[in-house]
Amino acid sequence: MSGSRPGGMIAIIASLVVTGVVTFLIYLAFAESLDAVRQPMTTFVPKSDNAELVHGVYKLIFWLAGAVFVGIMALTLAFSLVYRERPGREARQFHGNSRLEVVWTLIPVLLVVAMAVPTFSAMSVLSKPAPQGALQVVAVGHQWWWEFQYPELGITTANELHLPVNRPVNVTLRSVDVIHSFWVPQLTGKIDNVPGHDNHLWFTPTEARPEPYLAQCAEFCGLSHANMRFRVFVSETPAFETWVKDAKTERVAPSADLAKAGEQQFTASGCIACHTIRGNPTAVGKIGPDLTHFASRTTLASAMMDRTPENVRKWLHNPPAIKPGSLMPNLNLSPEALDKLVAYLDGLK
Ligand code: HEC
Ligand SMILES: [Cu+2]
Repeated sequence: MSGSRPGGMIAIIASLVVTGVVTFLIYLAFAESLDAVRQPMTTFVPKSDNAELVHGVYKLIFWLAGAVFVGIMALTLAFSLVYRERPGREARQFHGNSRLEVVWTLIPVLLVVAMAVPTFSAMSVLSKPAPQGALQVVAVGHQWWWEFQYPELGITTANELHLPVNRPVNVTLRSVDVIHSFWVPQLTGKIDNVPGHDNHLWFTPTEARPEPYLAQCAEFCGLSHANMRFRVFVSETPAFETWVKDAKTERVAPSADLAKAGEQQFTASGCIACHTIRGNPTAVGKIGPDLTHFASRTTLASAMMDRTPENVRKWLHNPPAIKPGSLMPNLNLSPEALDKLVAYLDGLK
């Protein structure tokens, strides 16, 4: 007895310390995820009605699973202490107790029901059509960037989706090549963009803020899948309407000489074959992003870089060097051609 007791105590203390350290680490991981500014891809801080709904189901399952875990660990510890073998007493075992077996069958059944009911009810809300009056958006996946169309407004843009706060948005998901997946962690769960088949999702953003909601393609789609990011800007209705007004306007012919030369270069270098600039009758290409209001975007190449003149230049110099596999080829542009094109693109407000 004298030999086994201190060893047992040490084992108990050691397991308590390990449990404490693990709990603390889990807490740290959560605290980090809850910081939506430093962890902008968190799902723990939902900012839309439907993301909140999904998060509610998640929380319920988390706490139920947590209770099961803690309960079972506590019982295991208690039983191994109370019924352990001691000098002069054998470890106690027993077999066959119908009442006990019914209880430990019923408890999991109840737990599964408690999780299934809210899960199916949330799923039925998510699969309903979007509410009347929802803003219509078509999100088209391309290798490796996003096209966003607002069919009712006649707007097409790329990689930056603008939405008004507190108005449902109905997103039609399409793809022109392979399967992609639309995922904005704080606003909506993932749904695939499948070629030849329209999918839908809807949500109502509930918080306007200056920082964008960061988003990412969530289905492996080839070489630059990891570089297929996008941003969602949620603003108050008047600010959104101002954006719509600007986005609907056609290109204004450049006035500065360098930018004018850039517009000619844009045609001469064949950019017009792949890019649309509304109001420039020759630029009607559909392979790459619509550049009509390129200079009002904050990033380029699906949020790989900030849209600064230096970065635009780097991009035009050799796109596949920046984005592996990029379908915009290296056009071997001269430094002078780059100067002109950068000046032109910078004026596409
Ligand atoms: C063969 C088609 C093709 C040609 C020609 C082409 N591009 Fe592109 N361009 C693309 C594609 C595709 C993308 C999207 C790349 C990505 O993000 O993966 C793109 C992206 C861009 C972007 C970034 C847009 C954004 O919002 O992220 C700019 C700017 C651009 N192209 C300018 C040009 C200019 C200027 C020329 C002519 C010198 C040109 N492109 C020629 C296909 C083309
Ligand atoms: Cu992808």
